[in-house]
Amino acid sequence: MKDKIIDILRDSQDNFVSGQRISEMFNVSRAAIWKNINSLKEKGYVIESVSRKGYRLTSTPDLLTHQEIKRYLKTKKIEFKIIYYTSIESTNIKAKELASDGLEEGAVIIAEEQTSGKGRLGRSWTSPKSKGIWMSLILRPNISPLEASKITQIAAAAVCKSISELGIKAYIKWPNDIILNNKKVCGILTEISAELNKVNYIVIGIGVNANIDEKEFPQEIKDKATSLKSACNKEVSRKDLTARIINNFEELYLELIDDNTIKKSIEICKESSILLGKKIRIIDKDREKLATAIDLTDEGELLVKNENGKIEKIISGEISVRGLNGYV
Ligand code: BT5
Repeated sequence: MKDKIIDILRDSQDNFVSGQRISEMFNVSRAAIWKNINSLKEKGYVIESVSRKGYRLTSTPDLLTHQEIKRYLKTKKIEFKIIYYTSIESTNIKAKELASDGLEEGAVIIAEEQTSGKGRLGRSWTSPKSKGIWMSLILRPNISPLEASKITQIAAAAVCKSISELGIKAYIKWPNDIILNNKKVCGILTEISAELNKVNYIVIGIGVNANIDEKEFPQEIKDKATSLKSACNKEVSRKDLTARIINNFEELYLELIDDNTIKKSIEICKESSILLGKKIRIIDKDREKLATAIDLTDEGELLVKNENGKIEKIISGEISVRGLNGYV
């Protein structure tokens, strides 16, 4: 009922809607409407109430609920449905649970806060309350499990494009980091459940530091983490950016599903790459080697020239850029 009340107030724009009218629409008492209005106010909706006139919505909070994000979604084929939590261990863990229970492609798990956000290889991801976008998409593409890393490239391209739409130039550090001012502003975690030839589901976790102040980062990541707010000196609308990421993701993902290519994503990844042309260090398991990053393949692998001039394809791994602050 609360969501519907918001829809009614939003649809009436600057006009008041009487408590009587709303109560008749729901067939409940005016006191019940008043109670719901109060609980919406507690969530951050600013609703004016004037006797004999009724209620008027004057501003909405930057919450990542379906109710708030749906107005910005322009997706064409996939129904992205947001499942919202105020606090959760990890949206990737939740998404995997729900996907195992059969939840459909397009479900997006979003939390205001993660108490145990995950990075790759068991690392942790700092996810303070209402300061970032912590979300996981459930996908069920009909692709080979070997192609799963393409989804990481699609997500990186979608995030980078969405940030650029806010007028901020971000860079992609292959395979899963988005970089601003040489520091990490977003990380992507792709997890897969598959049989030999068939993907059951892919969960793509995206964490964007939107409105975190630099001083709020824990000591151990202070030198290598940044936020969009730090870059542009003002808060960004998380709900607008979340929808942009989903909209751009759908467009790029459908290229893979419909045309079996990720050309558009690779174009963005190349154009925004922070690695290409640079000397890099590749850390694979416990081994390290030096090379020069030279290109991305159409499949999203990194092409490098190693120290003895041999060209190699890197499928996954940890890359650090020589001389880049925080990554050396
Ligand atoms: C990643 O791992 O970059 C993947 C991060 C994915 C986070 C999202 S949030 C929604 C979804 N649910 C989850 O539980 N996870 C996903 P990796 O490349 O391994 O980088 C992890 C490293 O980044 C850590 O070891 C820290 O050094 C650093 N780090 C942690 N939190 C950070 C933050 N908020 N901003 C920048 N760097 C951070």
